[in-house]
Amino acid sequence: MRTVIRYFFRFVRLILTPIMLISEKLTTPTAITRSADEQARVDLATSRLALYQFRACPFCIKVRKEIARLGLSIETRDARLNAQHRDALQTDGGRVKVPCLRIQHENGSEEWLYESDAIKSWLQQHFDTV
Ligand SMILES: N[C@@H](CCC(=O)N[C@@H](CS)C(=O)NCC(=O)O)C(=O)O
Repeated sequence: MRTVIRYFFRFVRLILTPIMLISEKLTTPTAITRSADEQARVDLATSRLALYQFRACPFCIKVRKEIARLGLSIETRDARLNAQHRDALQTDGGRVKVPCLRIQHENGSEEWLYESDAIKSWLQQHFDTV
């Protein structure tokens, strides 16, 4: 019975994943524009960020769309397919839940920010008016 349920959910995911990804593509907003200097400053700041995520997670899609709107270049790390990223999220972040933004502060300290709304707010605070 458990195998049947597992395959059922696998099947549902197989159907839903492409639909979600196409919908993400169609509804991703265009990026705000910045001067070359401002964009370079933003790019430097975002090089210290990484988004732990699953490809077809609706909360991750919400964050990815905000990242696109803000014109940010943030490395995405798949915590489902990549065991190393999954382990890092578990060990250093505290739990395997996505999305999670890893923030490397200038003083070298690390912050693992969970919750899509909190991540969106943090990104807006730091990059929406730059
Ligand atoms: N309230 C959270 C929900 C995130 C969530 O439920 N993520 C799912 C994937 S879509 C997850 O990581 N589940 C694993 C778990 O909760 O342990 C948010 O807005 O980020």
